[in-house]
Amino acid sequence: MQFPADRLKNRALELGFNLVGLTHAQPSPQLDAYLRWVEAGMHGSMGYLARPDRLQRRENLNVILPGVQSLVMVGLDYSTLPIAPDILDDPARGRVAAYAWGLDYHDILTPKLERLAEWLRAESGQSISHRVYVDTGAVLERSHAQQAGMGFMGKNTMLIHPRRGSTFFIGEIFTDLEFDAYDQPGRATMCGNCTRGLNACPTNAFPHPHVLDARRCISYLTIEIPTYKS
Ligand code: B12
Repeated sequence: MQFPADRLKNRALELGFNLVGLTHAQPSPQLDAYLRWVEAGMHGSMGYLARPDRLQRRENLNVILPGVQSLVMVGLDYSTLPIAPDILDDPARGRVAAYAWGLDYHDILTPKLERLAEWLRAESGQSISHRVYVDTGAVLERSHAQQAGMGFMGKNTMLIHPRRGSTFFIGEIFTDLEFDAYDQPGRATMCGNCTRGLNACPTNAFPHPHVLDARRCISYLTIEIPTYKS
């Protein structure tokens, strides 16, 4: 049975997701770029990104879910109101990245995705297999979301939706269910000659467009380095 893609998408929007796309369960076409990045050591101390058993999962999605046919990719917005200049310029205040202003996004997206998967199981009338991931899986989420038509790859490595921008989280359902329609991939990139996303980085963390050296990234330095965690 091929499940109607439109019905799935309507349900995802009802559950509060802002973006939803469907793609065939195939390895990322950018896997080579990922392997080069790890080879160059740009993952720093995030050893889980280089584990051979985890690389195998990125290369063959069947290792994650045997018989997987489809990836249901979703996006949830986290855009915030602009901060007034007097607050931004106040030297007595620190800055917290917009993605961390609200509740932990893993706790928001994961149950919503499980609800969507349960709904799919009930509506399809089949004993489908599925796995839900938000961030923590060995899954190249931005690339699969781009394949599912949710945006293009920015030079700053963010997945950017042409109208909504990049401030959305990504999550996905791996399933052995097939759908009656899949999305066309987004354009690989739409940055053209623009380098604003690169120039804005205060620590020069982009050695090349589309490549972030995590070891220079403020996000990495504040959340991933153990000495900062104590
Ligand atoms: C490790 C990680 C980090 C690391 C490293 C980030 C990085 N750029 O690699 C650190 C801690 C620095 C980090 C920071 C942030 N992260 Co993070 N992170 C991840 C994680 C777990 C893995 C990313 C990964 O595999 N990186 C390796 C690189 C090589 O892969 P990539 O980023 O997908 O890059 C692709 C492109 O560069 C492309 N590419 C390479 N060359 C070329 C050339 C061309 C021409 C083109 C078109 C493409 C292209 O191929 C790569 C492989 O797909 C994902 C979740 C997941 N499971 O995917 C979240 C994730 C990417 N992070 C996310 C977020 C929100 C952030 C932050 C904004 C949080 C913040 N502090 O504000 C910052 C953004 C920094 C940035 N510019 O990336 C979101 C991104 C959502 C989106 N719309 O893109 C994700 C998807 C989590 C989620 N589920 O929502 N993150």
